[in-house]
Amino acid sequence: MAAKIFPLVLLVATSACLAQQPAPLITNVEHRTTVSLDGPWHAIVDPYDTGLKDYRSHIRSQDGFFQNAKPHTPQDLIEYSFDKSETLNVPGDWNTQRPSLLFYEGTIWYEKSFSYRPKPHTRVFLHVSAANYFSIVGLNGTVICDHEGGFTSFNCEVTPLLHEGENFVVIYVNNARKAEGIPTLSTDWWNYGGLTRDVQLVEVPERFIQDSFIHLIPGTRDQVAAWVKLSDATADQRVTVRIPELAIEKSTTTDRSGVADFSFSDKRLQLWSPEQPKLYKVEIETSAGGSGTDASKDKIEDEIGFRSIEVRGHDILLNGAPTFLRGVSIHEEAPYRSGRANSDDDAKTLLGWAKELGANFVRLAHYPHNEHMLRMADRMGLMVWSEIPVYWDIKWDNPATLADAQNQLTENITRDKNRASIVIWSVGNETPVTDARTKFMQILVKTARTLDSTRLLSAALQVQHHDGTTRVIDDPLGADLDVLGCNEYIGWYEGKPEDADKANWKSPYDKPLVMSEFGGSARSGLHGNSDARFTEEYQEDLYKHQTAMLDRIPFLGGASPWILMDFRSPRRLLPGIQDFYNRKGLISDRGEKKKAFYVLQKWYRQKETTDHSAH
Ligand code: GCB
Repeated sequence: MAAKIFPLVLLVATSACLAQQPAPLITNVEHRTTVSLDGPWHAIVDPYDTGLKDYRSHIRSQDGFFQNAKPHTPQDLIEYSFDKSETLNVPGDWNTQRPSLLFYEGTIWYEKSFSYRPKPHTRVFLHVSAANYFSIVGLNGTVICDHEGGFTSFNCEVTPLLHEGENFVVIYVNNARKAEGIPTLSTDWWNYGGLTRDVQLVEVPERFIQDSFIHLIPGTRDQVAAWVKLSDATADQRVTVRIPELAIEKSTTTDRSGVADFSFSDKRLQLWSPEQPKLYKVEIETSAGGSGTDASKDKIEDEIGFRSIEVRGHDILLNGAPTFLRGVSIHEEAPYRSGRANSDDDAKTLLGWAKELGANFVRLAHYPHNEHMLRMADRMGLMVWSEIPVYWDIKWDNPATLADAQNQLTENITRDKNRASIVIWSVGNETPVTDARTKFMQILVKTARTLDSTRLLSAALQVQHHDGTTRVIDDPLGADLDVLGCNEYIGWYEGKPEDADKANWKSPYDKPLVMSEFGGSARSGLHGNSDARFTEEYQEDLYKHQTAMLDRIPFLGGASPWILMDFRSPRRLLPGIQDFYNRKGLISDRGEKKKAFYVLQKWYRQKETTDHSAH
C-alpha cells in the first residue's frame, strides 16, 4: 500500500531505463473524487538543468529544486525561488504563454502549493494527464516517480507524503527532442512543452477499482464481456456490475490476481453508432473483502457505449453493417487561440466542425489526444482512429525506443479502451519500410492485440511501388493490419491535382483501405487561379480531383484528409503564407472555413446518402 519513494540520486541515475515507474494507471479518473491542481503554477526556466545537476553534472541529491528551499537567514545561499518566479497556467503548453518560450526546448520546473487535509482510509495519487516529454514528480521535497512520453497519463502515489495544511508539488518537465525518443527529432508539429493537460489528486479507498474493460464480445451484438481489476491482488472480493437502465446486475468474486470476469447477454442492448451515440450508465461496486472493512469497498460509474467493429473483405462493418468512414484528421491544436487543446470546449469546437463537415470518423493524429476529446467523440457520435507518435524515422534497432513505444501504446489503450468511439488503434505514421522497422511495428501490433482484441489495427502507410499509373499498397506490414492506412499527396508533393484523374490503386491484401491523408495547403483568404499554390482555389481543385479518384478505388473503406485545421509546425517557414503554420487545414487557425471544406462536405453528404440507401 505504501507509495514507492525513491532517492533522487538513484532516480535520475537510472531514469534512462524507466526504473522508477509511476504506479499502475487509475483509469476513469473523470468519475473519481479529485482535487484539481490546475491553475497558475510557479515556473522556473532552467536551460542548463541547474536545478537537477551541479556544476560537475552530478545529480543534486540534497539541494535540487525539488526541495523548494527558501532562505531563513540572510546568510543562506539559495539561488532560485519558486515564490518569486512568474507563473504558467496548467493545463497549458509553455510555448504560447510567453513570447520568449515559443521555441523553447529544455527544462521548466513547475511548483504549486496547496492546502490539504488527509482523510482516513484514503489513498491519494498525483495524476498528470500529460507532461511533454520527460518529467520527474516530487512532493514536499521527495521525488516520487518519473515518466517518459508526452501524450499519455500517469499517476504516482503520494499518500504517505501528504500532511495536514500546506503541501507543495514540484514537477520537472523537459521537452528536449531525442533521437531515440517517440517521437524522434523531426516532426511536422510543434514541440509544445509543459504540463499540457490537467493535474489532479485522485482520492481512492485503500483497496480500489484500478481498471475495468466492458465491451461487446467480437462477432456478437448482444453479448457483453467485462473484467474489473482491483488495486491489489485480493481473491474472493465481491464485485458487482450494474446497468441500471436495463436492470442488469451481475456479481462475481475476484481471482487470486484481483480480477473479476463477467459476461452476459441482453437482446435489449441499444448499440452505439454515429447516428445514435447511445451511452449507458454502468456502475461497478466492490463489497468489503477479506478484511471486511469499509476501506476495502469501492464504487465507480462510467458512461459506456456498446458497438461492434469488424472487417469483411473490403468492408468495414459497424454493428454488422458496411460503413464508409467519412473522416478528417485532427491535431491537438486549440481552435482560435493556437497552442495545445485541452478542454471540453476545445473538443466541442473541433469535433463540431468535423460533424458539420458530415464526418462520422476522425483521425486523432499523431499521438493520443486528451481524454476530453475521446469522451466528447463518444457523446457526439464520431468514430475515432487513435495513434501513437511512432512517426517517420524512429530508431528501429534500439530496444529502449521499442520499450518506450510499447509503453505509450499500453498507456493509450489502458486509458481509452472503454470509449466506444475508438474503432482503430494505429501503431504509427509513414514509417520507412525496412526489416527492422517492420519487426518493430509487428511487435506493436501484437502488443495492441494482446491488450485489446475488440478493435481494428492500422497504420498510416505509403505507396511503395508504381505499376504504370497504378499505385500499389504492398508494404509488408499490411499483412499484420486489419485496415490499410495510406497517406498520399498527389497534387501537392507529387505532380498536379489532375494527375489523380489517371491514378488507379491496388493492393495484394484483401483489406479495406482508409486514405489516411491527402491534401494541400491554402492560406485562408488568399485567392487566385486554381493552379496557383497556396490559394483556396488550388486546394479546392485538389479536393475535387481527389474525391473523384477516391470514388474509383474499389477497396476504399474511408478517408481522413489532412487536415481539419491549420496547425503550428517548425518546418513551415514561408513568410506571409505559412509563418510557422502547416496550412493544409480545411479551416484556418482562426476558424475561417476555406473553399475545400465545402467540396469535402458535399462529397460526404453524397457518401452518407449512399451508405444509408445501402442498409
Ligand atoms: C504527412 C504527415 C503529416 C504532415 C503532412 C504534411 O505525410 O503524416 O504529419 O503534416 O504529411 O503536411 O506534409
